[in-house]
Amino acid sequence: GYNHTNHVPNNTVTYRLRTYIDPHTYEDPNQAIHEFAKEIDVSCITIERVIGAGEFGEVCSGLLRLPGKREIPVAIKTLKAGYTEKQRRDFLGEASIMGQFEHPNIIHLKGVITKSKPVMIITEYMENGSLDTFLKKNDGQFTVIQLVGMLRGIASGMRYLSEMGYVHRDLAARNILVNSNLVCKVSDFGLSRVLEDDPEAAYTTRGGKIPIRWTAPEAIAYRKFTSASDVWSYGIVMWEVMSYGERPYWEMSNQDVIKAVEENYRLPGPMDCPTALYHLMMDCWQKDRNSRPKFEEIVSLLDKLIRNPSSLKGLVNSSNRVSNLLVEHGSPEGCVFRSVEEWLEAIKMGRYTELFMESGYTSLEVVTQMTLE
Ligand code: ACK
Repeated sequence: GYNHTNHVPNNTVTYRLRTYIDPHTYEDPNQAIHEFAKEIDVSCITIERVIGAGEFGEVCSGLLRLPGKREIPVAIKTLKAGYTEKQRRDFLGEASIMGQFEHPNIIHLKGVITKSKPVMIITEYMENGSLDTFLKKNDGQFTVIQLVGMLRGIASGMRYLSEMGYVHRDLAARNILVNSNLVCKVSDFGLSRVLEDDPEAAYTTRGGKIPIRWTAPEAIAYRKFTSASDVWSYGIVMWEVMSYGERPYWEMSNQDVIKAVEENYRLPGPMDCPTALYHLMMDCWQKDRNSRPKFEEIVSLLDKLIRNPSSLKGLVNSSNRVSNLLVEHGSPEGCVFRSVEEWLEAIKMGRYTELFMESGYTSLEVVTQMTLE
């Protein structure tokens, strides 16, 4: 249908989100900060304790009491004394970015303190800290649905950022924060700043500083950072979550990771990872960035899986391990073996006989069927 008054098809009116504005486009960075962040009076803040260290200074927990509002727990990032003008600009740059976002899966900026020293950035408090540490501390403690719920939240936050036209460039479990309800929120915003601070980021031969293990090949090779390269990183975050904070590519060197990915090797499915999730990660790691799913599609797929939990029943470590053996040793089809046990013995995998039986691979026909699939 058309709206005859102005000839705009009225069924195609969409509510476009305001797009993100790079604070560096402001000539005066102080103008940017006051456009996007509220100035908080220092008397509203009570600092409780130091919870970590950032590049610019300590990170503390504390309380914020705004006039006429109840007291809420907050995180307080401080800029330590003796900073340069550039450091102040980069420090507050993060607040200018964060202040433009409003989403349940993006860390929420309460405001900044710039009129007294030390300069501070006040955000919501996330009781469980960063996701990588949190998962390592709670190894094996969550249901698959809980893990998928965390991943759904991260994907939803990333969908919002991509709609806003913001490319994160450093999406990794260490840059996700978790609250007491297990809600995950994307944090660590900045431009060059974020990568300069990230201890995982390494200099490439072309001088860029990049967290290699999390970064899409085109971004490593020629700095093509897009929402599609964020999707690649999201796939790595999925792998980190499903393996409870394991280090991607373990102790391989950055150079070996780049080479392996270039040669089309990919991370194997984590232990007990639902096959549906492993397929999604593998999709995020397609060489052709246009073939990767969009965050929108990732959110819908995860929603579907959550609504239909039986779709998460097939696990990587039964089916995938068998298929790996088949790739390495060839299918037992038409061979001389009379049982799965005999075949496994012949390829020196006899110790897996019990596992095969438990997983339903009781006959050679069933194993052969695997190959066909
Ligand atoms: O893993 P963590 O406890 O979670 O250690 C780091 C540390 O500060 C340095 O970044 C923690 N942190 C950062 N922002 C917040 C926040 N908004 N709420 C709670 N902890 C935070 C982070």
